[in-house]
Amino acid sequence: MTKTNKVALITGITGQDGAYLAELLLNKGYIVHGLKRRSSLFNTDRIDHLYQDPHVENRKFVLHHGDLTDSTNLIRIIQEVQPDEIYNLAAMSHVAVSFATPEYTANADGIGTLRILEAIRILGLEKRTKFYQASTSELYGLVQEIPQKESTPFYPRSPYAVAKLYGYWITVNYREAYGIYACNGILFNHESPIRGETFVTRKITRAISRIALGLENCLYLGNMDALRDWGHAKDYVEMQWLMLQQEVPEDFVIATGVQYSVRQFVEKSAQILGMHIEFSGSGLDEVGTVTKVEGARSKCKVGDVVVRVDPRYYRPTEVETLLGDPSKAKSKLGWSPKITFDELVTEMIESDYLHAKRDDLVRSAGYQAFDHRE
Ligand code: NDP
Ligand code: GDR
Repeated sequence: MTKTNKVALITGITGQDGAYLAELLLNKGYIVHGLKRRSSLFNTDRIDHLYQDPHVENRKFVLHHGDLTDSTNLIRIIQEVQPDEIYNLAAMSHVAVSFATPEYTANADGIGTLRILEAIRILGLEKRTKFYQASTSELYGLVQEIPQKESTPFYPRSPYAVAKLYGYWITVNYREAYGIYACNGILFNHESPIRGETFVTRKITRAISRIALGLENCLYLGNMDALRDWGHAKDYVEMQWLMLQQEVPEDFVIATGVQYSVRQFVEKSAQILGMHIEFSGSGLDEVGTVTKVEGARSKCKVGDVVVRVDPRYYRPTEVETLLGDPSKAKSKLGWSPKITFDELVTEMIESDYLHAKRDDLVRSAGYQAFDHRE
């Protein structure tokens, strides 16, 4: 007897989590369909290793053009795919950018979630298709309780978080109103070597690697006091899958339970490359100076100022501190994160250092690229 493969549809498959989740589900024998946006340049870097030629029969990995702002497109794709599981990971996911594009963010992140849930209902898939919503610790915003757990009240502090608040509650409502197996994963920050370059962790590991090799002089940051509970994306996508494998749909906080500041993230990143950075001054005048260099991986000298504050990275309303309590996930799902903070930062730095070395080699071998962004 042949066992039929489960079918999953992932929105946001070209993003960090989408790439890790697609890999995880393919390894579990799923047929994976992904929603990808049309773009004027290739945008599939993170999933190119999973690509299967469309001329091959019985593909296990299939991409569809689509957008969370387009209902008819979503209905058609869900009708065609008939998924057992939908993972809604697509979003305008940058908190700072959401202040610049609030209406679009509400449309994609808030109403986009509704569009998928309505598609499930319109197509009569309430009893067949399980739904995962990528909710976020940003819902806690101005925190009402430390650490934050499933019952902690929300207080969103950005257009992104407000849009995600709608996504959270519409998921709960469709579960209660129509009996859809729908869950919210309230995920705290999770990072990896394929994290988008403008989120603070990747911005730091990329810049510190380039500074170590003399490709850049200084890293400009905003609020260095911000505290985050940072985990590894690989650990977190496993939880996304686990949440859809239960008898009863429930919402879960996913976090490590450990918190660090942006400043500490910088210090750790530099240390891995043999650089000790000390911070002095405060507010806009705070700087990070190299106080010791060990080993041969950094070309920096003692006294070099390599970190400065730039207020352009401040947000109109900030989320100062986030710390999750993952007890429910631990006890009900048997989950705990495997990758530590030190391992996460090391993996990110090693990967970005390799990229920087390649750029350095290209530069020193004489090839002069013309970069319009400089
Ligand atoms: P990324 O920013 O890396 O990926 C977002 C994905 O969504 C990309 O594939 C992007 O496509 C796609 N996308 C954006 N807008 C649309 C749209 N209108 N229609 C269709 N697709 C769209 O995010 P992550 O992988 O880090 O996060 C995954 C989800 O989890 C997001 O919803 C995020 O808000 C949420 N989240 C993330 C956390 C984290 O720490 N990483 C923590 C908590 C929640 P393209 O590649 O074309 O830009
Ligand atoms: P966040 O992540 O807003 O928590 O949202 P981000 O890495 O952007 O910021 C974390 C903290 O660092 C401070 N910060 C800076 N941030 C950026 N991006 N750039 C800087 O130069 C900088 N300097 C300081 C920020 O102010 C903030 O306090 C991420 C996203 O993945 C969301 O989609 C997700 O929902 C949440 O995590 C949980």
